[in-house]
Amino acid sequence: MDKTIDRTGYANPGDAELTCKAAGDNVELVKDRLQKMMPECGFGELGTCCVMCYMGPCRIDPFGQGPRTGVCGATPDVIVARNFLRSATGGASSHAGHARELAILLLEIAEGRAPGYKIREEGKLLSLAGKLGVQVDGRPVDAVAADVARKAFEDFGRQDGEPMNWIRARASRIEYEKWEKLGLIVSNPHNEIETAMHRTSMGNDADPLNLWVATLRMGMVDNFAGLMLATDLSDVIFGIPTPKVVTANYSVLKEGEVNIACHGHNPILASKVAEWADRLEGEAKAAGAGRVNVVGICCIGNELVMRYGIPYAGHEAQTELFLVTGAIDAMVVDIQCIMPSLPAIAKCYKTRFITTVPFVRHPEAIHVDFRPEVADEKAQEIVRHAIAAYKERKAAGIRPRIPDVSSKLLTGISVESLVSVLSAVDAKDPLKPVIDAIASGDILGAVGMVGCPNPKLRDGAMSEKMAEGLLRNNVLVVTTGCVNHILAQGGFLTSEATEKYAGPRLKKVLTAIGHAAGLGAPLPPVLHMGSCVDNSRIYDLLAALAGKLGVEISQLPVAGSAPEFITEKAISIGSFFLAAGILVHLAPAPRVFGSPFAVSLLTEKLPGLNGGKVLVAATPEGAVSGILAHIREKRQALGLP
Ligand code: BF8
Repeated sequence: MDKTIDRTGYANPGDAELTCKAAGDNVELVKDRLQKMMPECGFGELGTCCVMCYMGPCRIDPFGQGPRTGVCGATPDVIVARNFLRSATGGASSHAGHARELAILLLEIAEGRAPGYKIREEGKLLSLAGKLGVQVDGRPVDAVAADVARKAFEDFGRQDGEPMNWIRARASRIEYEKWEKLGLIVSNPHNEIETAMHRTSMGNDADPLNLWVATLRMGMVDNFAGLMLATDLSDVIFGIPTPKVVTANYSVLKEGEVNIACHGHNPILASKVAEWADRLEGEAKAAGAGRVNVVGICCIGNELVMRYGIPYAGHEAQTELFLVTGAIDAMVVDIQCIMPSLPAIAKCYKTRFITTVPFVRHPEAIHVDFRPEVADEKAQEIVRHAIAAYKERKAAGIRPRIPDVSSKLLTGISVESLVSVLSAVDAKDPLKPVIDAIASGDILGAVGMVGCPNPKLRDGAMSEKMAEGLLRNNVLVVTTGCVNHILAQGGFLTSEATEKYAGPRLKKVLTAIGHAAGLGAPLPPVLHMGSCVDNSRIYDLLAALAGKLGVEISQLPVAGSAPEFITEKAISIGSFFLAAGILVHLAPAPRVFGSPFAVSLLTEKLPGLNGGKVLVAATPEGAVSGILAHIREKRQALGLP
C-alpha cells in the first residue's frame, strides 16, 4: 500500500451544500436512489444473470448452490462472456453513432447543405485525406471533404470483408500487423455490431473464447469507427484544441445571467448553442439579464472547453446538483449519460429541459428537432427558450444558490498542441524530451485516467487519491472524460499541482518543459486530452511514442484506468485498450467474476498473448500499487532503470 496518499481534503464543498439544499427542496438524488437499491444483486455483479431467453431469467451461484447452468445449458463462462460482449456492443454503438453523425455533417458541409457549419482545419482534413488515399492535389477542399466523408460511409457499408479504411489509414504499422495476426482487424462496424447481437442471442455462440475475441474486436470498432473517426472529423469541423486556462466548478454559473447548461456529447449541437448565446445577447439584456452564459457538463463540457475555452461546469454525477442550484434556465442535451431523473428535477426549478435527438426523448422534456441543415434556426429557438425561462423564473421568485467554489485548469492538450509545446524544448524532435525522461526514469511511466464519476466510489475520492498516488511516484497522468472534471475541481490541472503532488523527478521535467514553453511555471502534472471519444488522442500519442522507440505499445511503461466507470462506453473503450495490449484498471469490478474462464483470460492468458491485462482494484492504494508494479515490470523488460 502506498502510504503517501493523503486521505483527506478532496470533497467539493459545493456538492455538500447542494445535497443539503436538495433535501430541503424534497429532491431525490442519484445517491439516494443508490442507497435504496442496496444491496445490489449479487448475480448481476458477478455477471451470471441471463435474460437472453424466456425459459429464464436464469442465475448461477458461483459457489455451487443451485443449478450449474442456465435452463438452455449455458455455463457461467458462456453467460458472462455473452453479457460482457453485449455491454461492449452498447458502448461501441454509442461511439459509432456519434462518429457517423459527424461524417454525415462533413458531407452536408461539403455539399452546401449545412450552411451553419464550415471546415475549420483544412490542414487536418488534407492530411487525413492523404492517409485515406483520397486524392488531394489540385482539388477544391469541399470535394476532398466529401470524399473523406464517403470513406467513412464505405466503412459502415462494406460487405467484402476488407479492413476498415479508418484502421488501414490510422493504425500504426506495428500494431496493425499484431492485430492482423490475432484476427482483430474489423471490416464494417455495423456488421460487427449485428453479429455480436446475433451470436449472443439464445442458441448461438457457446464458446467463451470465441465470444471474448468478439469483445476485443468490438473494442476495435469502438476505437476506429467511434473514437478516432469522431475525433478526426470533430477536429476538421470544429478545430484542433489548443492550450488555454479556463474556469471550472459551480461558480461558472452566473446570477443575473441567462444560464444554459449543455449536456451530452456531440459538438454539433453545443457549438451552435454557444454561438447563438453570444449573438442573442441583446435579447437577453432586454429580458433584464447581463448576457447568455453557456457552460458545459460531462463530455460536451470537455469538447467545449478544449476548443473554445467555454466554462467547464461539472461531471455526470453532479448534473442533478447543477439543476438544484436553481440557477440554470435551460439544460440542453443531445446523446448519452443523461440521467432520466433530470427533467423532473428541472421542473422543480422551472428550468427548461430540452432534448434534441429523435431517439433521446423524455415525456417531461421540451423537444427541439435539431438537425445540421436547420442548426441556426434551432439553436436560436433553444437560446430563446432559455431567455424566456429566465424571465419566468425571475417572476416566480426562484432564488439561485450557486456554491462559491471555483477551480482553474489548463486544457486543450491535443497531440498536435502537445507537440507544439514540446517543440519549445526540442524544435527538431519534439517527442525526444519525453522519451529521454521516460528512459532516464524521470518520468517513471504514464497513466490515462479516463471515464466516469461513479456515486459508489465518489465519496471515497477514488480518482483524486489515485492521481495523487501516481504523481507522487513520478507517473505522469493524462485524462479524458468526466474524470477530468473531478481532477480539475481538485486542482490537479495547474502548475501549483506540480509543486504539490509531483514526485521530485517528475517535477523537474515538468518545470523544465513549462519554462521552455513560456508558461513561466511548471506544466501541470495532469494533462487534459478531452472527452471520452478523445481517448483516440491517447492512442495516437502512445503509437507515436512507441513508433519512435521502435517497440509495440504493449511494451511501453503505461497503463489505462477507468477508476470510477459507469457506462458501457467504458467497457468498449477498455476492450480496445486491451486489444492494444495495455493494462486496464477498472473499478468498480467488471461483471466477470462468475466466470473462472474470463478471470483467467483477462488476468493471465491475455498478457501472454498480446500484453493486455485487466487489473481490478476498488481502492486507490490497490490501484496505484498494481499499476506501479506493472510499470516497473515494463521498464525492466525494456532494460530501463
Ligand atoms: O462519455 S465520462 S459519465 S459523460 S461515459 Fe458519461 Fe462517463 Fe462522463 Fe462522457 Ni464518458
